Amino acid sequence: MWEPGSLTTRRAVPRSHPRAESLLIRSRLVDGFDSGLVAREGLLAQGRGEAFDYLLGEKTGRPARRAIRAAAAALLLAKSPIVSINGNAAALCAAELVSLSVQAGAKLEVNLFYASKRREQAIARMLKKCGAREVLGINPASSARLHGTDSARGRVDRDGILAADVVVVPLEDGDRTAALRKAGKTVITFDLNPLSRTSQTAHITIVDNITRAAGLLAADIQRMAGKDRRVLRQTVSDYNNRSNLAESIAQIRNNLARRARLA
Ligand code: PTJ
Repeated sequence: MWEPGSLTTRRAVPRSHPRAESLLIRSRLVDGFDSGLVAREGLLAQGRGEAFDYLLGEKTGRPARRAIRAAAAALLLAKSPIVSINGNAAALCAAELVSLSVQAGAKLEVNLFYASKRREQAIARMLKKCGAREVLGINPASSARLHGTDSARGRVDRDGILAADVVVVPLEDGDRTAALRKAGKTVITFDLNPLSRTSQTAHITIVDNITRAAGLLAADIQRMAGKDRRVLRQTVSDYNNRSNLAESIAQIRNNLARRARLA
């Protein structure tokens, strides 16, 4: 379960504050930055996410629940699933992502946009502290190149992302999502912005705050683990990312329309 940030922040943000939850999530990122997990740009990315979360009503909506179910089915059907971890994901919900990897039988790989050896090591340590047995992406000897992306994200582990059939890429950039798709992989993402290139390019986009959705996905995997493979395949083929994203966009429009009427 998600824990609030530093002692200073906990003192500064009383539980009774109407925006306590959001402020405490923010403090997780700041703590993550102070402890060397998060890139400076990660703080800005969180700001953009917060704005979309606000517009979505700061709750897990119906389209997000549907995407989570489809993602759980895809992960249970996968032969070689993997969860890609960046600085923001590690700071916000390392424990939930480790638990998700255990439930799904998925590997974990550190993969950074603003790559640095120190941050890679700090993130790997954090994942291990949360119970991960193996963390890929930190051994230069097994490094390989994912074609189609020129950023540091293209440097992947040949036994991890390169060999995977289903890849979870939280808080991602569109370039690598497109490259992973091109390489024949099923791409699942968490992204609060339903308009982003990543959201529009992935096979399954969970439009929700990763602090809420990562635990829900781990729970769905556990709940659906005993289901027949035909049922799982049906769940995946019934899912339509385009219409699901359209529903998230409509959710924002409806929230705004309601507020505009009340203004
Ligand atoms: O740790 P690194 O070096 O790999 O860098 C990670 C960041 C996040 C800085 C990097 O990937 C980046 O710049 O990402 P973008 O392009 O800003 O995209 C991040 C997306 O995640 C945006 O669409 C945000 O709306 C979304 N987002 C931000 N916070 C959350 C989120 N989605 C879900 N939950 C959040 N808490």
